[in-house]
Amino acid sequence: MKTPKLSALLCVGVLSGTVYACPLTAESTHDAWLRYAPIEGPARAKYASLPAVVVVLGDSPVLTTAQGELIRSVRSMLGRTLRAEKNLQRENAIVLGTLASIRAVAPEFSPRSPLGEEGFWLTAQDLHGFQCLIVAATTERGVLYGVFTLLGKMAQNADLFSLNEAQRPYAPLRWVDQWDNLDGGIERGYGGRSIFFEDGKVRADLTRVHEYARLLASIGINGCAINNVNANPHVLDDNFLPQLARIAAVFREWGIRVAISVDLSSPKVIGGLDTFDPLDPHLIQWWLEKVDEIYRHIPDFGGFVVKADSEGRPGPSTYGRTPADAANVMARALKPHGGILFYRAFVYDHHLNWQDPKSDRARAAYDIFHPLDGKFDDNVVIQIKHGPIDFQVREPVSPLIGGLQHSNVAMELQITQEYTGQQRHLCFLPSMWKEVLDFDLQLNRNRTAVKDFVSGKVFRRSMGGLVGVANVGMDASWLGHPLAMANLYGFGRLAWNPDLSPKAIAEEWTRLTFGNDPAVVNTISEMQVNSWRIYESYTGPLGLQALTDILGSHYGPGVESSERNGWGQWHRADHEGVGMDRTVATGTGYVGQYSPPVAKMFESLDATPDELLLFFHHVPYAHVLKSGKTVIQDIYDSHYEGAERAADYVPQWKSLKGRVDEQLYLDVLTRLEYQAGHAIVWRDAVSNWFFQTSGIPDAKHRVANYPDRIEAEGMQLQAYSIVDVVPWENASGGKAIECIQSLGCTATFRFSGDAGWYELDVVYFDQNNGESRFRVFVGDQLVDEWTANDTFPSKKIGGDSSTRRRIRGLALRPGDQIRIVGIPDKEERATLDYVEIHSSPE
Ligand code: GCW
Repeated sequence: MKTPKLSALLCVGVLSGTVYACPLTAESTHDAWLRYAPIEGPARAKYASLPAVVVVLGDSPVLTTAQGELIRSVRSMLGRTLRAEKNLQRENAIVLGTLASIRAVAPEFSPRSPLGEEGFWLTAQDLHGFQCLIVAATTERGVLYGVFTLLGKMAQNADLFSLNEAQRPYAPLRWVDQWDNLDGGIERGYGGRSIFFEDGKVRADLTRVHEYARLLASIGINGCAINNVNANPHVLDDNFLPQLARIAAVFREWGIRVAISVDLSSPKVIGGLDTFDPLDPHLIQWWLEKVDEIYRHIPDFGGFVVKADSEGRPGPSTYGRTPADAANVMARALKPHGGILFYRAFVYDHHLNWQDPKSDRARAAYDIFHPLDGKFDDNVVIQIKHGPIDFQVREPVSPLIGGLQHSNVAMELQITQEYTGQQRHLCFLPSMWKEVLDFDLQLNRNRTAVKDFVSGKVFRRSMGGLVGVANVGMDASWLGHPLAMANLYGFGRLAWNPDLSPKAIAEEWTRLTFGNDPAVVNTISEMQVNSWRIYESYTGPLGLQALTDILGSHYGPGVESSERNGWGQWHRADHEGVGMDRTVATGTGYVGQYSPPVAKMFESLDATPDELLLFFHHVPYAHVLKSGKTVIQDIYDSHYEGAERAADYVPQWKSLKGRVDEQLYLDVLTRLEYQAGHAIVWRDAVSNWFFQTSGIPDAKHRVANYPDRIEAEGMQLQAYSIVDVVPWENASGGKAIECIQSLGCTATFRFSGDAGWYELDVVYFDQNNGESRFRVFVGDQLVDEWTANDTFPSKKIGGDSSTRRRIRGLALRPGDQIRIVGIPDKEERATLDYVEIHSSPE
């Protein structure tokens, strides 16, 4: 089933019964947390004395943007159009300007603490005897950030007239990367096609780019690398640069610098050289000239992102050179123009020998980059994924973050939910990021949190920060799931201020996105803040990670896909036990990459926290955790509890019916219903796999025991045939039934329970290469029908495509015949897994 398309929010539903603001702003989900709904009721009185004038001291593009944003948003919230002036008037005003421009008219004006390059000060003060609301900053970009903060306060109905608040970002680099391909696809993107590219060109219409830039600026993002790190060399073609310049011009108005990812072999592929050896003089010259050419088109160009010697990408190792050799060549070309070279530390061998108990992908980044510390130029930033593997639902912090004393570092986080449910499952990632940022790496026995390395504070670096892989697309809700935008918002907020709590971020986002109704704010923010742990509990508890199909979609369960291959995402589960021994004493030695106190903790089985246990240690299934449970029972319990908690999102969300826009309500409800079903697919696959492998039954008798379930292969079949599902654990009983008769097939069974009200779950496979139809009858009465037309990431039956149709409110009587008719389409064979019947008296 497809989720309903998210249409623009209707004024009537959202604006608590009023339509008056509709002509002033066309509200759309594109605005995300910048919707600025009309302020009604008692809160409106707070703004009765808001000045009628906005004075903007200066006319740079960014200040003009700030002024436009203020006027547009105040109009949207209050229905008033502020007058724009260039000088102070003899009346109260909102004043926007740099400190220098404000001092030119009010020399005594001075913030109490320095604002830094991008900070701002919001203050209510008298200027020349008139009450003013002032947004002041060192730079124009700071003014823009201040304006967004002011507007956010209004949207949350805060009082403005006692304002005296200075903020400055904790780190200078607050970037997003997009993995957009020039053909318009997005690697690991789940929100539609690229907003930048289509068919090998920059899009003619850049409206969405403009809207995106506005969203990014509102959360303090100051750079964006717009193409896939698996870069197409043609992004550097001479005729492509003017196209990139169009994007840069849009971003410039919002204070955002544009960067691109480049392929290190570009000089050879598109430049006509016969080498890309970083030390070759022709190569050096080529980059100098190419960079000069870029800056002629884009004077404020941000720089390059490089993925090299990684997952098949060309790199300096081809010529026996180091990442520092490669990085510095390009950095030197960028340096005179103020450009930055981001070199990704995601460098590892994906042909590892899995039979060697010492080999360990987690070691790679530190092993390769730590010896190069001090060799990178000062406009190189080493971009390090937060964990040593690859954006798993839980990983320890990458030891490289604390291991580069003489290099700039930025930590890469993934906003797009590649391994965390692909925007089909709710998973609020700021909860994880916050733990990462606060993790104490205990350098020299001091308290040294990750955030302090990343900001450059610990080693006194001038550059550092956070890079988030966002991958928004043309989808109306940008990321594909309306609630997933909290991740983009939360990334920006943490990049600005890592001391914010996930709860505060979730509440803020909810208020700005859905309004200030306390029931809405509490319910949604509670769902958000719990969701990462819930997702973890049914997909990869105890530091198991990578239980997804790592060779394919990275979405549904695929427990064994990570074993016995060169990718190094092993969890090494066998009949006896599970986990990777990464200790120095008996394992891969990875633990030794941390500072001594941290290494001491992870080296010890007892001191390692349960949630990371199997990342660091191989233990028998009967090993008792700190919680008092055995490992195997914990695996079972957490999967059951996680699936139950995921199912509980549905009633939580239903409590908001009538309180949020109906269209949006239905869209999210459909997604949460799906998630509840897919969490059961995960639960059953992982727990059955571990049951079969360990041979230890679930103490609570749930695993492999489904009394309410009727397997499709056990029904009476007409034209349907039984097939094995591979891997077996991704279907109930390891089997399904498929139909290859174009006229359809039938599966029938009799209901044997007591008379009453029931709900019927039909679990079927919805591949992306056909649109089968299903019809369900009780006796001769058609009770439901649907088309399997969602676009899950698989052409096959299995853990990615398994989905559920819940038919509610059925009055069943003993002996009733239940008949399912499946009609295949193209490659999709109306495949059924099982039916489950639950009593539902409500
Ligand atoms: O996790 C992996 C992704 C790849 C990605 C790579 C990277 C862009 O599966 O799709 O490539 O990480 O970060 O380079």
